[in-house]
Parts: sequence; structure tokens; C-alpha cells
Amino acid sequence: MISRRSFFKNAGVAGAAAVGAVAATSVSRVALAALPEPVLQTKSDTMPPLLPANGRHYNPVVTLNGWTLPWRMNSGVKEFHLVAEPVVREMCEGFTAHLWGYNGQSPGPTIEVVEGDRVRVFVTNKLPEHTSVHWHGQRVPNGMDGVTGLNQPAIQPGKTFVYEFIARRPGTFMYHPHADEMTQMAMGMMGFWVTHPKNKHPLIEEVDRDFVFLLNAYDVDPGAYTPKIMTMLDFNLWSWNSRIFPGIDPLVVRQNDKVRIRIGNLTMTNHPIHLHGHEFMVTGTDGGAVPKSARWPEVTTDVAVGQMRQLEFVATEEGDWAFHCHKAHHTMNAMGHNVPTMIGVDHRGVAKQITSLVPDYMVMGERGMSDMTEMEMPMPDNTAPMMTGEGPFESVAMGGMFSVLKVRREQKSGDYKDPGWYKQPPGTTAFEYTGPVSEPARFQSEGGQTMPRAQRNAPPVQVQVRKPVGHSDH
Ligand SMILES: [Cu+2]
Repeated sequence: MISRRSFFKNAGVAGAAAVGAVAATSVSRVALAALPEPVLQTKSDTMPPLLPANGRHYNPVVTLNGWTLPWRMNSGVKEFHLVAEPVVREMCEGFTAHLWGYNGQSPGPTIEVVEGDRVRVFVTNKLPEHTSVHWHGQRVPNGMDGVTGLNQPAIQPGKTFVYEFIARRPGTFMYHPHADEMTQMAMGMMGFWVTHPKNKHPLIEEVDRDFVFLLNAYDVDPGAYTPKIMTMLDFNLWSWNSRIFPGIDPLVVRQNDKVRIRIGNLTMTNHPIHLHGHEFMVTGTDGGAVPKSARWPEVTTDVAVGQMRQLEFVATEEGDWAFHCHKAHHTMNAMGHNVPTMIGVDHRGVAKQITSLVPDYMVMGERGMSDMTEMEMPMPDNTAPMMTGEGPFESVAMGGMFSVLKVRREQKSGDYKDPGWYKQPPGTTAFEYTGPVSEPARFQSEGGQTMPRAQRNAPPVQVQVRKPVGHSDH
């Protein structure tokens, strides 16, 4: 974490408390005299929870591959400074995207406050176009809701605006622009907001670990750096906090910890989020805590567009448990979607002829797509591998919205360090059967009855030639 000390040299005495009482219902003009210096983040690592240095105490959240924005207290007001700006985000090792975000990263930093806090957020616009910030889900005065044109004039490039309100409702929220949203959200402008309850809350339980992340999606051509902003549905990178597997950190917990995971969706489609090894309850949404009588157990919960979900469970089962979006295309990277299905097609001869015309043509998927994990194919620089991630046995063959919940008995409370792969107790791993196998008659033709071996005099198989990693619009 670094701060740019000289950033607001001319704006006043950074760090010095402004004097004067804050009016209860309006933005204090005094506040404008001294901006808190912006804190920037240069890394895409998961930062340890930020314990509140002042103000009311709470149990902080952990932002997956992200961080929480420090604040300063100014006459009882929590002051934050967001800087909307172009950022360089490493989405996984070997693949970097040029995005827009806040304070050096996309998504922006998580903002954590306590119910009843008076909050003042300075927003400086360093983008080439106007912006605004909407505080999704929160009860704010109408003029603080951030819809450009409706609630406020836009924040022009180079300008700083002040948002001020009381965090009235505890819960799980997010922030994002309400100005040229199609561009600004496709470029990665968004962040998480958590308002912790002031007192013991009947529906908000205390947990040992509280993870947060946003679902986002990008369309970056292989070899390119900047997302295509006109894409509506056919994105090729499905990410959590602008990271793609194997770039997404594991969620590390101690066995029997009570765990909460808060997820918000700012993509253009829904994501059924699935946890292995445990059942969870959806205990809350961006609309608030779910009444206990309305909760039911799930292992997958759909997070629709513009929605947020809070999952809670006790991590009783030791191991490395997959945690991912259940849409199969969302656990792959840099996919072109106009590739014909080749399963069952033996095109050894055809491929040879094509290769003489298209030298780097690759026969793809005649035994399914998992060959893609080991294939060395010509790819432009700065391209995310399609399916990858080394596991303890072999490649996990995943990308995109995939991570691992690591439950360990020996993990110390409050320790988020990756413990490495789980050592399965002897005799508890699936193994190969080596005894005799009886063969039913229908096994005798290749592929069973539905996919018989090519008949004689059959018309020749048509093979469409496509490069594997290309991506085209429809
Ligand atoms: Cu998904």
C-alpha cells in the first residue's frame, strides 16, 4: 500500500483535521478545505483484514485479491477518498489488463463502516470522461444516490465531489458509477461496501471469517490489454474481483470456523455459485438480512445481475473444496465460442491436409476439450491460459470463476496463509479398479450405439477450420 503524499499538495493540509461542526443534514463546506490523502494499492494480493484503528469496533472482512480502504476521522465523520482512474490489473500470472478502477486497482477498495456512522467520501475523477458513484442498496438522501443527471451533475475529469450520508442500514452493499455505465463497468469500475451492525443483531451473526468479492466479466482479445466495451453477453474472461483462476486466491479457513462469503454480481448474466463439501444458508442479500424462517440449505445459489448474496456455513470438513460458478463456460479463460464440436470425429487425415494450408491450425477437441490443458499452442503474448491450474495430482483444467475453500485443522485463527494442498488420509482417495471387467455386447462398436464407427459409403465428414483462441462478435 502506498500513498501519494504530493497528490493533493494544493488542496490543503492533508491529514489535518478540519474544524467546525458537521451539520446534521447537509454536506459541510468545511470538509472541502482539507481532503484526506488518497491511499493507493499496487498489488493484486489478498490483503489481511484491516482492523479498525478508530471508531466503533467490528470484525473486518477479507476482500479476495483486494483490500480495504483506510479512513480518517474528522470531527466524528469517517472520511474516505476514492480516486477513479485508469489502472493496470494483473488478472492472473502472465495476463495483465488495462482497466479503469479506483485507487490503483479494479475493483476499487472495500469500504467498511458501522451502522450509524456518518460517512464522507471524496471522489476524484482522473478518468478521461465524467463519472459518478452510486451506493448500491443503501438508504441515502436523494442527492447522494449518484445517478448522473437525475441526482447530481456528473463529476467532470479533474474534479472532486463529496458524498456524505449516514450508513443507516447494516449489510452487504457495493458501489459503482451511474454514468456511462456500459463503458465504466465493462472497464472494471466497482467496489464492495460492508456496513457492520452497531450492536448484536438478531439476524446478523458473528463469524470467524468473512470473505467478500464481486463477480465481473471482461472481453479482452488474446494478445490485447483493453476490454472491448460493446460486448453484451459473449465475454471471454469471467472473473472474481478482476482475477481469473489460477489467479484467484484460495479461501483459507480453520476447521469448524463459522464462515460468511458475500458476493455481488455486476456482470451481464447470472452466476450459480457452487460450494463443494458443505451446505450453506443464504443469510442475507443487498436488501438486508433474511429472516431465519425463510432460510433453507443450499449448495448452489444463483446470484442474478445486480444482486448480492451472503452465504454462511460452518467449515466442518477438512480438505480442499472446489468453489466456483456452475456455468461451465465461466470456468474457462480466453474462450472463443464459435468452435465446432469435434467429439467422435476422427480427422487425422483431414488435419494433415489443413495443416499444409494453415500451418498453425490445431485439431481441437476430438476427445473432448481437456487436451487443451496440456497442449502447447501458439498464443499471442498476454493471453490467459484457457484451462489450467496445477493441483496436487495434475492440472485442475479450470479457469475463470473458480477457487478453492481450504479447510485445515491446524490453521491458526486469523491466519489466512495458504497451507498448500490437503494431505488426504491414506485410503480415502478414489483409485483405479484393476480387476476383471465384463463387456456387454453394445460395447463392441466404438462409441456405443449412438456413435457407431463410420459406415462404408457414408458422406465425408465436414470439418470447419477455426483457430482455437480467436474470438469474434456476433
Ligand atoms: Cu458464471
